[in-house]
Amino acid sequence: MRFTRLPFALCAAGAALTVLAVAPAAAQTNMKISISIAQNSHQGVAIDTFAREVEKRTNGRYKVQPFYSGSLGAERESVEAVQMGTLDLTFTSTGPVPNFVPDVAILDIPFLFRDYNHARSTLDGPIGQDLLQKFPSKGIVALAWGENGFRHMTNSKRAVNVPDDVKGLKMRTMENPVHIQAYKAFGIIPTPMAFTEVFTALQQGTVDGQENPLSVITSAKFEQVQKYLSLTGHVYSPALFLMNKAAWDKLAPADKQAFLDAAKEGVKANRARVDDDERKAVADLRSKGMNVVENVDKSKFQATLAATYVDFGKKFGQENIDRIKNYK
Ligand code: EAX
Repeated sequence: MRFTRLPFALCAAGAALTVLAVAPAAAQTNMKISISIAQNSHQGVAIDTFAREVEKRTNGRYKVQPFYSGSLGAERESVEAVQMGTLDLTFTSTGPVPNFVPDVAILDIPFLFRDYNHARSTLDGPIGQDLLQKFPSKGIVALAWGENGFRHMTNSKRAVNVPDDVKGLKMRTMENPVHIQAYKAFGIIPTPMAFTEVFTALQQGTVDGQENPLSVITSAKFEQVQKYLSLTGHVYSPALFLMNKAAWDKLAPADKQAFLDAAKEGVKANRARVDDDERKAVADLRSKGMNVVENVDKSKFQATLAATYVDFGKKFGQENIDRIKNYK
């Protein structure tokens, strides 16, 4: 309250006037946004930028408070909370999202995207934008595609060059049905769990390994609990800005645009940080003692998926998969 700063007598005398003078500044609406990983990360810059841009673009009428490291829940819980409206917004990998919006599972197929340009242009183009339209009927509005990154395997047992090397390794996976099915074909024993439990599971040896983008491996300091990293790049991991639909529906049209533009700025910062991490991470992880296999023969991992791909072709429609693969 601005007038509490005034001397009491003046305040009492001029209360009506003061209130009138302050009144035009409309009430502020506070919202929360969460990520499951640390603030110092490609996802931290995404939500920090988004929060700053929302406030700026709505002249402070909307204030978004960022929460990090799964303090409001890991990814599956956060998406659930956004759907129910107990959380306004979250920035999440697509890991748990097919459990809520099954259509997006197609993006989690291993070796679907050739490189970052292919993934980004597909998500920003008609294919990605059509998929965003699948969310509102589930009570969620997807503001924009962001990025988690190409996933690579780490473990505490041995250097991984070929699929034979991962046979029998117990590896934490995301709670993602497409990943779990495919990784079984690689030969690993998939152990789905929330990200917030992964560091401890690796430390205690509950699992031998995990797979994540370099941006996550470095920000989570997995080099402290994993000896071996192989740049398998076996799957691209998209991310999303998600918002509760009822909260979205309450926004005036201009504010909706402000939120969408803020999300776009968040994605820009997010992708720029991924690019930066990709340039630096391998040298950084090596200097901290990790053994890194850079030249993995990806075609050998892909070959283990022959039967799985036939199944995915039936499930998602081969023409839909090919449309993504061939997108330029
Ligand atoms: O979104 O669960 C995961 O492995 C995710 O990649 C991570 O939490 C960042």
